[in-house]
Amino acid sequence: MSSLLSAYKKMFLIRTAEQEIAALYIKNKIMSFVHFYIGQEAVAVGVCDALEKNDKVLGNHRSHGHYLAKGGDLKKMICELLGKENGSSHGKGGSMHMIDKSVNFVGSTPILGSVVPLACGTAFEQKYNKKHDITAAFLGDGAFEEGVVYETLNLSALFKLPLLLVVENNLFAVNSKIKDRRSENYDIQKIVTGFGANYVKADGNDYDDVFNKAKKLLQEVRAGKPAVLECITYRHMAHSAPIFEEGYREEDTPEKREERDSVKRMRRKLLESGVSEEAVSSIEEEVKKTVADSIEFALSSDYPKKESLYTDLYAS
Ligand SMILES: Cc1ncc(C[n+]2csc(CCOP(=O)(O)OP(=O)(O)O)c2C)c(N)n1
Repeated sequence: MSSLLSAYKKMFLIRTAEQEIAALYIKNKIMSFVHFYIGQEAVAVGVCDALEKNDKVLGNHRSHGHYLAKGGDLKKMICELLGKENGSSHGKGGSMHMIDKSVNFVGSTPILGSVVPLACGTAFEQKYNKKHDITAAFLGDGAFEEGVVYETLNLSALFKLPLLLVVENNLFAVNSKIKDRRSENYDIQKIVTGFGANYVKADGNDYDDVFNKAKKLLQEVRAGKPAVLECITYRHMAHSAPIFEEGYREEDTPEKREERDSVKRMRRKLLESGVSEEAVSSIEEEVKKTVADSIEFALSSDYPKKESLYTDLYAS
């Protein structure tokens, strides 16, 4: 399978899985808050495709896409959302606390910005032990305003840590717009480069742009120059509910989202590059079946037993 087709398959998997998760959410099957990633797929897949297998990834409250893009198991993820024993955190973490060391997904944490110093810690370990690996952490534009991010940028540049911060700028933090949160002089590029890290902006709705820029940036990250990759994108759904509410969004209209939709854009690109409609459709059918099977597996899985209530709470 070509690398573009394989990237499309991952993006389509994330999209389809989330659509089905939305349906489960409406049926009250989900045990935790869910923040939908629909619209942002090109960021997770573009960045994770540019990473090596041993590189580490950390995420935030909106991390289904990051986990799946890093090679996470869909069955384990859906079980986790349903609070089942077979979940990636044995059903005790839910959507916002996924962790899966088998694919170097170190974890996701919902306290805004908290993922950044944690990622700094894993990057420090990688450098200290002279590994060739790097750490990538995903955070939103709102989280980027937390003080700990600036402390971490300073420390990472000082210690020359292999750390990539991927800022997914979907224009909103819940329903608060960037222009209501930052002074007109706020300049993310100046801030990041002022600390001594690299900064690159990408079109977060375009897989190729994200992948190519991440790939290039990672060469320097691997050599010890931390970086921020800011990806401009849209989240299609409301902050944490499976609805497409529009009340507060002016610069991010349904028409714009539709026109710049990363998954549809990638599909068009594939067809233009000569891949047949049959080949694309057959991949889509395969993905839909995988998602349906995973949901069936999760629904029929057991909840954790009472005896395991106090296990997995502390590191052993
Ligand atoms: C320290 C902290 N403050 C507030 C919240 C509540 N909260 C959860 S998500 C969110 C908005 C996050 O916006 P952004 O970082 O841009 O990510 P997005 O949701 O847009 O992906 C807020 C305020 C939180 N989780 N942590």
